[in-house]
Amino acid sequence: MATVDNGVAIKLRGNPDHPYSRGELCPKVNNFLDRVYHPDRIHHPLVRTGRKGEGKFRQATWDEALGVVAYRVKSIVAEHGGEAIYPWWDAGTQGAVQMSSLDRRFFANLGASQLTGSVCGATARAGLATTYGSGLSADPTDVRFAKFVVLWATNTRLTNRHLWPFVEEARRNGAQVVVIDPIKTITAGSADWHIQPLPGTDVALMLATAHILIRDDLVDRDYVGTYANGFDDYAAHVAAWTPARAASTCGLEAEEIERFAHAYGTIKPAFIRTLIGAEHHEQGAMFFRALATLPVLTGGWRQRGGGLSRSVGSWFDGQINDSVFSVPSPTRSLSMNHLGRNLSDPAIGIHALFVWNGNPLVTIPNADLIRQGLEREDLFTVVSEQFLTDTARYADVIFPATTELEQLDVIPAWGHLYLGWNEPAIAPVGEAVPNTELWRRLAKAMGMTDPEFALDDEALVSKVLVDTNVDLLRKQGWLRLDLPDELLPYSEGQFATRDGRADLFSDPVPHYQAAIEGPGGELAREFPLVLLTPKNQTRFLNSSYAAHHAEKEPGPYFEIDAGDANARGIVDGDQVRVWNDRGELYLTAKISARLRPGVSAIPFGWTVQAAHANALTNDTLTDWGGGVAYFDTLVEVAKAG
Ligand SMILES: Nc1nc2c(c(=O)[nH]1)N[C@H]1C(S)=C(S)[C@@H](COP(=O)(O)OP(=O)(O)OC[C@H]3O[C@@H](n4cnc5c(=O)[nH]c(N)nc54)[C@H](O)[C@@H]3O)O[C@H]1N2
Ligand SMILES: Nc1nc2c(c(=O)[nH]1)N[C@H]1C(S)=C(S)[C@@H](COP(=O)(O)OP(=O)(O)OC[C@H]3O[C@@H](n4cnc5c(=O)[nH]c(N)nc54)[C@H](O)[C@@H]3O)O[C@H]1N2
Ligand SMILES: [Mo]
Repeated sequence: MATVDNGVAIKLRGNPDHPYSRGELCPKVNNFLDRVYHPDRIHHPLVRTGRKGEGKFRQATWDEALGVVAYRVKSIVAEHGGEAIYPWWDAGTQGAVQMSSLDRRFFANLGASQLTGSVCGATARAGLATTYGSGLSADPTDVRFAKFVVLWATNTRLTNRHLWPFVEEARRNGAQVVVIDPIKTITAGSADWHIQPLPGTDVALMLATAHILIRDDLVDRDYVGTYANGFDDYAAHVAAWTPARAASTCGLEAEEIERFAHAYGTIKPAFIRTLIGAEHHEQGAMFFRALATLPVLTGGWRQRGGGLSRSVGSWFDGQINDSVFSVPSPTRSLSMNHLGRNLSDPAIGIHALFVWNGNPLVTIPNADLIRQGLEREDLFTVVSEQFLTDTARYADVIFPATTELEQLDVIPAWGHLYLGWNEPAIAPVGEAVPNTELWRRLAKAMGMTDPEFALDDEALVSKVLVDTNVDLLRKQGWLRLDLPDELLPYSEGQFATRDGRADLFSDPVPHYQAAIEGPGGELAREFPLVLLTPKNQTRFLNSSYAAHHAEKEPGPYFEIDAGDANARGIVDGDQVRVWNDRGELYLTAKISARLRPGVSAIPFGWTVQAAHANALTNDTLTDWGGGVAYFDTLVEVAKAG
C-alpha cells in the first residue's frame, strides 16, 4: 500500500489485513521506494555509444529508439529469417500480463524462435506430475496443523520468511521440525533436527525411507490400495534400498535414516514442505517424483497438515489463464538455460536478442559463454530494464521499464492462495513504460495491426482472469482463490492421472535409481569440490536489488569446510581462485561450519563486477521440465597469487 502526496509515493507499507503477509514487507522490498526513485533508474530510451559491456549510452527519444529497433529487426528477418530472433524473459515482474502477454503476438508475427525451459518451478512441477498427474500440492500454511514438519531442500527462514510464523505455530503446538539440507542454513540452525545429506543424493534417502515404512508396516494399505498404482513394483524396487545402502550414498548414518523414517511414519500429521532448491540438479525432477510417493505410502494426504507442499503456482492456473495469449507458431524452440550456447553457436544463427524481466548474465549458468555471446558485434541486443544491469550493459538499445508501483497487473503467488491486485500508485517515472506498452509501441513501429495491440492493460487483465470477482479483488487488493477453506486435494485420491490414482511405479517413467548418480567420474578428480550456489542474501531477490543493497550484505565469498581449506593451505580471509572448466572467480575464503567436507558454496545474486556464482555453474538441463543443474557443479580452489 502506497501513500502518495502530489503524485509522489512517500510511504510504502504492507497491508495489515492481508491474511498471509499480515502487513509485513520483507527486507527485499521495504525500501522499495528508494528503488523507484533511485538516481540510477533508467528514465529514457538509451542507445549504446561505447563498447558492448562498457556501459556507455546516450539518451534517445522513443521515436528514434523504436525506429532503430524496427529497422534492424526488419533487416535481420529479411537476411536471416525470423528464427534469428531470440526472445528471452523471466519473472522480473511477478504480474501475469507484464510477465508475458502481448509479447507472444509480437514475436509470433516476426516468426521468431520461441523460448522454452524454466529456471524456477517447472522441473519440480514436472516431477510431481509424474506421480500425481499435476503439480498441485497442499496449502503451505497448513503446516500449522502438523506435528512433524519436514523442510526438505528449502531455506524457509531466508527465502520464504512469511511462512516461518506458521512453522513456529506448529511448533508451539508440539511439532518437531526437521530440515534436510546439505548446508546448515539459518533454517537448519533453527530446527530441532538437521539431516545433512550430500547434495543430489536425496532420492536414495527417500527410497530408504519407503523401504523402512514398508518393512515396518507403517504403510496405509487402505489408502495405497484404493488410490495408487504400482505399489508391488515400487516395494520390490525399494527392497534393494536398505538404510545401509542409502547411508553410504547420502553420507549419513543408517541409524539416522531409520530414525527419520520412523518419525515420518508414526508422528501424524507429518507435513513435507519443499520449494525450488532441489530441482537445480540433473535429476531434479526425480527428487519430486520420489518425494511425492512418501505421503501416498503413509496416507498422509488424508489429513490436514499431512501431505506435501511445494509452490502453489499451479492452483492459480484455474483463475489466471495466460494461455489466452498463446499464439501457435511453427518456429523452433530455444532453451532459456542455453542462452550462452545458443548465442555462441554459429549454427544456431542468432542475430537479435530481446531481454525483459530478467538479468540472464547473472542468473543463468555458464555465464562466461553468455558474455562471449553478448559481446558479438553482429548481435543486436534490445533490453527493457529499470536499471543498467550487467545484461543491459551489453544492449544496443535499452527501453526504460516501470516498476510495480507504476503498472497495472494481477499477481499470482507461489507461497499462498491469494490473488493480488496491483493498482498503479504513481505515474511512470520519466519515460518508462510497462512491458505491455513496449510491445504496443514496437508493434506499431513494425507496422503490426493485430487488434490485440489496441487492448489496454485493464482489458488484458480481464482477459486472463477466469471466474474472478474483479471488483472485489480490485477494491480489497487481494482475493483468496476460489477453493475450499480446507484444501485436501488428495484425501480421497482424485489425482490428476488418467485413472485418478497416484503412480508409484510405471514403465514409461525412468526408475528411481536414475536419480542418485551425482556428479563424478573424470571431472571429479580434476575438480573435487561440489559447489552449491543457493540464495543466501536477505536483501536481494535473485540479482534484483544487488547493485544497491550489496554494501549491506556480507559477500560474495567462497565458503569451504575447514578440512578442505587446510588441505590446500587456505585460511579464513585468504583471497582464493575458484575455477573449473567453465570459468574462474577470485573471492575471499570463509571457513564455514555450515558445510560438510567436499561441499563448498558461493551465495548467488551478486553483480558480475563483484564476482558472480554463475560464472562457474553447470548448464546441463534437468531430467524433465526444462530446468537446469546449477547445483551439480564441481570446482577446485587454491590461494590466489
Ligand atoms: N532472500 C531471498 N529470498 C528469496 C529469493 C532471493 O533471491 N533472496 N529468491 C526467491 C526465489 S526466485 C525462489 S525460487 C525461492 C527459492 O526458495 P528455496 O527453494 O527455499 O531456496 P534455494 O536457495 O533455491 O534452495 C533451498 C535449499 O536447497 C538446498 N539444496 C540444494 N541442493 C540440495 C539437495 O540436493 N538436497 C537437499 N536436501 N537440499 C538441497 C540448498 O542448500 C538451499 O539451502 O526463494 C525466493 N526467496
Ligand atoms: N546459481 C544460481 N542461479 C540461480 C538461482 C540459484 O539459486 N543459484 N536461482 C534461479 C531462480 S530460482 C530464479 S527465479 C532466477 C531469477 O533470475 P531473473 O529472473 O533473471 O531474476 P532477477 O535477477 O531478479 O532479474 C529480474 C530483472 O527484471 C527487472 N524487472 C523487474 N520488473 C520488471 C518489469 O516490470 N519490466 C521489465 N522490463 N523488467 C523488470 C529487474 O530490474 C531485474 O533486473 O535465477 C536463477 N538463477
Ligand atoms: Mo525462483
